Amino acid sequence: MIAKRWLHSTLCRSSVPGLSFLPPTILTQPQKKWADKQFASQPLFIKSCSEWQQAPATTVPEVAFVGRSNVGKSTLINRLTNNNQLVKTSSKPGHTKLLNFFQVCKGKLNLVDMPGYGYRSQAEWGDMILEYLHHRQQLKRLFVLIDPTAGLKEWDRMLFDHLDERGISYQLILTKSDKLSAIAFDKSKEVIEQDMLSSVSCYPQFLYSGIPRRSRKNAESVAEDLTRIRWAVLQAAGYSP
Ligand SMILES: Nc1nc2c(ncn2[C@@H]2O[C@H](COP(=O)(O)OP(=O)(O)OP(=O)(O)O)[C@@H](O)[C@H]2O)c(=O)[nH]1
Ligand SMILES: [Mg+2]
Repeated sequence: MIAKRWLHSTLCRSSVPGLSFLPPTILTQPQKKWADKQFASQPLFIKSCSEWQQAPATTVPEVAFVGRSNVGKSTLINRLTNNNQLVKTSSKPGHTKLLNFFQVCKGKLNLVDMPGYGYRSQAEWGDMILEYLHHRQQLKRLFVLIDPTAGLKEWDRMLFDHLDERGISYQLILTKSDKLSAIAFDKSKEVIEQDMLSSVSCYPQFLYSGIPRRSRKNAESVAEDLTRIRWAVLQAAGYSP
């Protein structure tokens, strides 16, 4: 694994200077419609757990959302499911303290909201997250949320190293896209991308989420970003139109 990582990072960082992440997936209208429709059914809260062993005993595919505290994990689950009451969010970091399981897409898929790591987090939450990631067979993809206004932090890098060592595949979602100008957002994305090219388990394509600004054009683009996340979640779980 070490040799593979070294080779990969050497290739990415020096021998192949033009290497980069994939551009966003261009979805057709029927694909967008299908992805949004899957999430239109009423989501259901299943349960909260303080240990991975208490996770629902089911074979339903699962995707999980993880990231630093306050990055926007719970908000994104609400937005994906069109339900602002599903998960409690807060401007105070460290709000989500348990693994929370939600059934979506008429029972075809479970989403998992996790506590954050970093500021105002607790060591046992980190242990619980890692235990879940190591053992949960039905986890199809981990989505790691990154706030581009803050960039990558030491805690993120520690998680990536861990995921790489364990071969756990993950994809990054850049949140709070509304908080930066387009130029600043692209700049932050570029820095994160360069950093991530040495990771072997990271799916090399960003997803984006944010709160729509006032203009119609922006609202459409933010809605499209959300649909793209739904599509990625469904694909990861093995579903396609
Ligand atoms: N401007 C903006 N604010 C956001 C966005 N997503 C989340 N927020 C805000 O960020 C704060 C934290 O959001 P949460 O969804 O609770 O974050 P979390 O990652 O679940 O946080 P913890 O549970 O504490 O780890 C809240 O005040 C949200 O309203 C976004 O896309 N844009
Ligand atoms: Mg939360």
